[in-house]
Amino acid sequence: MGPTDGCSTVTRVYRTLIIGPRNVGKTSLVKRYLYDSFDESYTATVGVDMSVYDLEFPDGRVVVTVLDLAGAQTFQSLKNRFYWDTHHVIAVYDVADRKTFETIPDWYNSISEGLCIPGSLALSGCLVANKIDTDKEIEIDPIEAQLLASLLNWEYYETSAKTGRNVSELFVHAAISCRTNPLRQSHLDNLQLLSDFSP
Ligand SMILES: Nc1nc2c(ncn2[C@@H]2O[C@H](COP(=O)(O)OP(=O)(O)O)[C@@H](O)[C@H]2O)c(=O)[nH]1
Ligand SMILES: [Mg+2]
Repeated sequence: MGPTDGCSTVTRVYRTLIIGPRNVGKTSLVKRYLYDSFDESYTATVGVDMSVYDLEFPDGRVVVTVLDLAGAQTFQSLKNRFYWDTHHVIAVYDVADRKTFETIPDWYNSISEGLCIPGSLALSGCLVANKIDTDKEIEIDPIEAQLLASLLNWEYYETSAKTGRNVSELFVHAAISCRTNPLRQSHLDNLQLLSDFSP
């Protein structure tokens, strides 16, 4: 198979982080997307959970590794090791729990620092209002959430891991964002610069 025969021969590998406090539905969103299943009971993720999915695009296959960093702050040092080489971030909060929404800027700052993003580039990501199916009172106005998303230059999604609403859209968007992420390009440019200067 040659590059001109119309078959996809390129595989690119990217990394997406799914972040947010515990109990907002991070693990459930990944499970819904990968296995189309949902579990009402709560099992806290310990440490880091890794999952992989892939999508075919006309010019090649994209493999996305999703790292679910447990919400607990106690794993901060572990998390910093995983921030490196991230192409996209999925930041999740629970629509019926305002405290979870208020943690998002801290997550954003901690990841931006961990990634050492050059000033001119933004962290690619999306803000996810999960549990949109809830029968509890919704504590965050979508307009407020959209405002935060637009300040970060992120997409905003309202999802339900329980019903599946917008879950595929979210993960397909993550794969597309990874492919077009300028950070990836800047890493590649830096590697090229290094190899240009090596003997
Ligand atoms: N109603 C509802 N419950 C959800 C949804 N997503 C997750 N949950 C529940 O919320 C709890 C925490 O989910 P989990 O995915 O483990 O959260 P994580 O700690 O962020 O990974 C579990 O009891 C899930 O069943 C959702 O979209 N709707
Ligand atoms: Mg979890």
